[in-house]
Amino acid sequence: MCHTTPSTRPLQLLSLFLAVFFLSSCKNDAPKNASAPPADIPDRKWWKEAVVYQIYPRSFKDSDGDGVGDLKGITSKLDYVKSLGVDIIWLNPIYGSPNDDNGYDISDYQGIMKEFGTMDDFDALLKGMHERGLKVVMDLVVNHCSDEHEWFKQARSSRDNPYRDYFHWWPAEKGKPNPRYSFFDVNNDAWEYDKKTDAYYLHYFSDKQPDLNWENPKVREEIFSMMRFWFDKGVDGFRMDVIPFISKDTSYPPLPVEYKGDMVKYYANGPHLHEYLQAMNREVLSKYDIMTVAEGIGTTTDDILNFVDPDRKELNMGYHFEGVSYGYVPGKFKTPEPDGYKLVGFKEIYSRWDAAFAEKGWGTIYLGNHDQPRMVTRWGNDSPEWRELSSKMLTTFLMTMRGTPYYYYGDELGMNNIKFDRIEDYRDIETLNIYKKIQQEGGDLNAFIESQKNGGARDNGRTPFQWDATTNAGFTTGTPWLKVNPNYTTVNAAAQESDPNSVLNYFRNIVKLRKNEPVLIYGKYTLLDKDNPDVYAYTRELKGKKLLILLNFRDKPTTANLGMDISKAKLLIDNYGDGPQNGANLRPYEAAVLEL
Ligand code: ISL
Repeated sequence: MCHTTPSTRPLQLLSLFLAVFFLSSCKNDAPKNASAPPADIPDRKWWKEAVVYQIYPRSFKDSDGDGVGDLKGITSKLDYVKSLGVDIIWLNPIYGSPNDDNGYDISDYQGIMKEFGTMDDFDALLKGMHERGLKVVMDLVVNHCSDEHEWFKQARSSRDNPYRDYFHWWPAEKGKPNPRYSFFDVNNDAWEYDKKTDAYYLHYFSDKQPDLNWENPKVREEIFSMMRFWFDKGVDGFRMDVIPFISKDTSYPPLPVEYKGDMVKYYANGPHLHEYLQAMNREVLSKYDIMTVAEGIGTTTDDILNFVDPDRKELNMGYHFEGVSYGYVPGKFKTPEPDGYKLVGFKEIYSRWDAAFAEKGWGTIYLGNHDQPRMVTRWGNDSPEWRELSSKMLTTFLMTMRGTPYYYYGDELGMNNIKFDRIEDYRDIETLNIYKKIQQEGGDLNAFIESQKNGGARDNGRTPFQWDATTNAGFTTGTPWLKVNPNYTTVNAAAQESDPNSVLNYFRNIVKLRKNEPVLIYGKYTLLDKDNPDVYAYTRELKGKKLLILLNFRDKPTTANLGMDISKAKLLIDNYGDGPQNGANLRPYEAAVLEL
């Protein structure tokens, strides 16, 4: 095997030159200045070639000592973000909100949450990003708003208020409406009785998140105009929260007999969904050089192209839930299988999703976000022995698959689940409600707390960013809104900055590799050694260039059965530093990218 390191790689300058040429020749599909992409790679787009970095603003950096991250905090760290080599920042909601669900309950779509700062702070942040060549994608939360939004205050004030039809109501004289499921209601009841007008309103999430009535054209126009407001300011795209839920059968028929509580399957993709998305595209999205990504709750490989087939003119990308929902104990809230997940099934999911976009459309790839546990805890191994190697291995997976990678803040340090022992430490409405429900039903509360240590309690992924070894990891001078993971004294950005072998610097190197190698972006994906229970191996191929990716998902040595000789392959990057020894024999959590 021919080993090269990033600093001595002989072809580095050439590939850098090619990459600059490649990137500068890449044009987007903006209506203005549009030009045909180079003939040899069809349908190139900037958002396909980008790496997205997700910032949870509440937990990134606090500038004023109130314990809550804010916009000025993010602005102060833009050089760090830029140094990662990423292109796009996705910000979780920063709009006016009473924070029942950390900003996913919006009371002012064109204002900024007080704890996060002001519109001037936002403008400065946007300027700072654009000056550095970073784009910003905002969260668009329009299935529901806050019950403290003026629209809802008006709507609930009387049955004949002009805003009444902005929401879904069921008059009590018609009896109780047919059941609908709510994620964040202790009894999972999506109908809340409102005394003043003697009617029920619908909320798929908490009772402080009433669902907006998209069937009302005025609602659609309000939302489209709000989107124009942000695009005119210069934002570069939207991540669309639970967008498959926006259209509903407003007759609210009984659920079919086959319904077994699988709410997402029955509630997503309502009757007018695609009509609304096409209108949104026609009236707003197509007028700007921006990107869109659906939070594709309920989407499958059979219907995802309905959202992202460019010919349909709806959205650009979607992210699916099959991957992150895999390997949980059925019926137990986000509790990982005791023996761990099966890699063969994991590979099948990601391979099937890759195939969904083989002809058209474009996918995404992610292993963590603000609704998920930390990537290394869930998919790798967060014990001190393996945390770094398995973090790097998972990062290698994310950066070598086809589809735009969405990388979650802190994963570049190998941050892991905080594993709270007490319910009092949790802040998330979801966990607190599930706990209450188990309590009401006389269930086993300790078992629940235990299950969430390695499991999916969302606060595991929301703890403050670990900047350095000073108090509160340098996140705040005050009391953090959510506890900082105590391992910050060793796991932090400052400590990793100067270590060439750190998880952080590995991330930077592999981002560089992805951006220098068009094959990692556009190349055909082929799964190898499909039934190997320990190794994920695949090739990426583009115009005569072929890369091999080898990932050992286990804490023991193992071998990939590739059916090919890789002794002459050139090592591009690996997490041990010296590449696989003796062919395809891999050390624990070894990850390598080789050129064949
Ligand atoms: O987080 C979940 C399970 O633990 C998901 O079911 C989540 O509710 C679903 O993915 C929708 O998520 C989005 O909308 C929610 C918000 O709480 C999430 O943070 C957001 O990503 C309601 O707006």
